[in-house]
Amino acid sequence: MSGSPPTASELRSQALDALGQASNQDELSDWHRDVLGRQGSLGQALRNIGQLPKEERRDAGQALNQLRQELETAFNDRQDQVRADALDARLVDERIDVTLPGRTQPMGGLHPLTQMQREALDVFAHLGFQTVEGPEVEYGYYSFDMLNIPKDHPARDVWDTIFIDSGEKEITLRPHTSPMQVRTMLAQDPPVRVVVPGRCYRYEAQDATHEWHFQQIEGLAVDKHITLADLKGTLAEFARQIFGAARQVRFRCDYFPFVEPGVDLSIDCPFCDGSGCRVCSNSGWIEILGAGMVHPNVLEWSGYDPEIYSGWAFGMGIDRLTMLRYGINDIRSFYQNDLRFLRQFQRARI
Ligand code: FA5
Repeated sequence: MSGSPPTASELRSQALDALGQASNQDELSDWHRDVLGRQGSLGQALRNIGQLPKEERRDAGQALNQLRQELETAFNDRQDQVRADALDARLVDERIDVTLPGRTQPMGGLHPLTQMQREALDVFAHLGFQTVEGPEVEYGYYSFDMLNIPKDHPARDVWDTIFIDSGEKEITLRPHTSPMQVRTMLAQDPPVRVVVPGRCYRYEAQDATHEWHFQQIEGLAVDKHITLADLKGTLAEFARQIFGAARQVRFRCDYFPFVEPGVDLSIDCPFCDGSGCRVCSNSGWIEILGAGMVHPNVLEWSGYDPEIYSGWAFGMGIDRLTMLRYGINDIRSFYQNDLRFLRQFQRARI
């Protein structure tokens, strides 16, 4: 190697060679620093011009400045090229095959009790009933007292009630939806036609048709000249729409302190066609609701004049209704969250 500084053309070929080797952003930055930077080879060559004979300096300076411009341009081009190559490489790396079939997401569905509840409410909506809701944690005052069941009345035992230890005021997990009869009448003037869906709780032994929590729909119709015939007509029509004309419906006298007279409605057992089995306790019938004409005391305490207004109410078990509708022989299936059971009802989406 001679001791003389490199010429512009030597610098040029060295720099372009090195630039051609730079294949990523780091190497490009190094190249820029080593060639075009303050301490780089081009800067060094410019500083060396002073050592040349005077007459050569101008041409040498011009040549080096031209070279700087050429190298700047070459650098920018190379940088664009390196970026484009990197992008191409990423596109190959991260390629998505859009032709692959998608993965199906597991879809939830409505619980059979929710489906049944909505279907029942829909039937009542078409019969002119409005849906309202009430509290699940309810004062004993509405669960019992206002329903003509004073404290120490033996009928309270019928509703094996779960009480909340709350001090002065008696508070229950409502054992039925009937408190909403009173709340509705206190809140609005007649005429009234409402249905009230909701959960109920009882301290009760569980078996094929009894759960400690279950769902009811309360119905209430109050107006002038309402009779028991309207109640029978409404419930018979409801049963026809839900179960079809073939199922038998049976009304019997029953006792509830807040109605007079009281009835219950049963459907002939679909599991044994009325001949008697475990599900219907060998009676051939499954009771789905209690009902009756609203007791004059309840009307009066709720602010309605029993001399002018009359009405009826019913309380229907949605769990039992769903069992009958789909042929489910154990009420506990609804609350065990067994997906094999629940998936059978998955047709309805939320
Ligand atoms: C009542 O709860 C009254 N409030 C119904 C009523 C309303 C009568 C308005 C008159 C006027 P009962 O305890 O019979 O009555 O319950 C009504 C329905 O709820 C029953 O027919 C049954 O379908 C359902 N039911 C009651 N207890 C349970 C239980 N432990 N598990 C599942 N369903 C039940």
